[in-house]
Amino acid sequence: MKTVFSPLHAGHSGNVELIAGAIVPAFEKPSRAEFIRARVESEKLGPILPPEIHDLAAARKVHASDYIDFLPTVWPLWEASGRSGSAIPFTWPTRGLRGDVRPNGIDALLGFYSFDGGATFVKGTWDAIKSSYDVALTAAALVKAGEPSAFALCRPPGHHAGAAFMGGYCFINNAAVAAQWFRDHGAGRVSILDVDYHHGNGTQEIFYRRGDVQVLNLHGDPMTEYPFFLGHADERGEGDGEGFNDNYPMPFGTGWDAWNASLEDACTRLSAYAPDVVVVSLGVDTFEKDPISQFKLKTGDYPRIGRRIARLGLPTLFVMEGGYAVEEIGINAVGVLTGFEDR
Ligand code: SS9
Ligand code: ZN
Repeated sequence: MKTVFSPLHAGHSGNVELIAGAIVPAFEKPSRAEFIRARVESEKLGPILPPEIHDLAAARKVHASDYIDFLPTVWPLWEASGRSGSAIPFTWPTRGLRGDVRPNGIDALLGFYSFDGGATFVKGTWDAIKSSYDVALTAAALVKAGEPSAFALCRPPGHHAGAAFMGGYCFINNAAVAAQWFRDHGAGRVSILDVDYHHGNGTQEIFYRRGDVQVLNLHGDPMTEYPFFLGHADERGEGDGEGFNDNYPMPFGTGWDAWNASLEDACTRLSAYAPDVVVVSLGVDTFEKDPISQFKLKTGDYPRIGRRIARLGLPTLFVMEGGYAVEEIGINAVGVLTGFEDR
């Protein structure tokens, strides 16, 4: 399997986050991608290719144009206002406030275009976001050209980013961009299978009213787990999208047997939908040692995930999402891919 990777991800570095009352170094850090790249090499998964550079037209098909225009301006606006450190939003137009009026000024705009304080900018962040997007589109093109699968080693991740908001370490929704790109390049139906520990709220929001992209999400129950406000089992899609969104919320402590039962059900629904291509939002924060997650999957479970996905018998694009146990992230992520190749 070919991997697409860009070193520009590394400029998105030194960010901080607020968690449990403390400002700490962000869990979403450059070494994550480097551990995965190293494991791709040591396992000889296949060649590692640089991305081709794309314009932002494909991003504008799933994101609001004003949101995409905003992202490259964040750091320049931040510096122009005399700031350093990380650009972090801190106020949001929640219930009772006006979410329909776009305000002025960097602090207001950061809040307007986010749902939490988890998507932070430093100087190299926009170039990293753009490279992650280029990685996803380049890997998608490999699958379209006939590769049975490809691995988009994206960083930053994307599945929490919605049509007009960032959050949860995510800015551009790489999996959604790729799914839409497949639709625009001959695929009649696309399925997105999100196995990251966290609900892919952004992906769900983007496709919720569409029947041409099925979204299946396995994740920690939002009654107790981030992102808390979406991802319940009764969210089945609306309008043309009704019946094409499925959520599998699971409790803290979920291990392989229960998780696999959800995967099996999701795969059954996916096969019934009979898409032309599958996009896997590949998070490995379901791992028992993940520092911010509460599932109990073991290293040996990841190749089993890959094997099950391979049994769908469909062209498959893997898009990297979360996973924060950096020592093992490469072993687990590449474990899914070697399992897919049944070796
Ligand atoms: C707030 C703590 C919430 C967000 C986790 C996002 C995972 C993306 N800083 N953590 S896969
Ligand atoms: Zn996650």
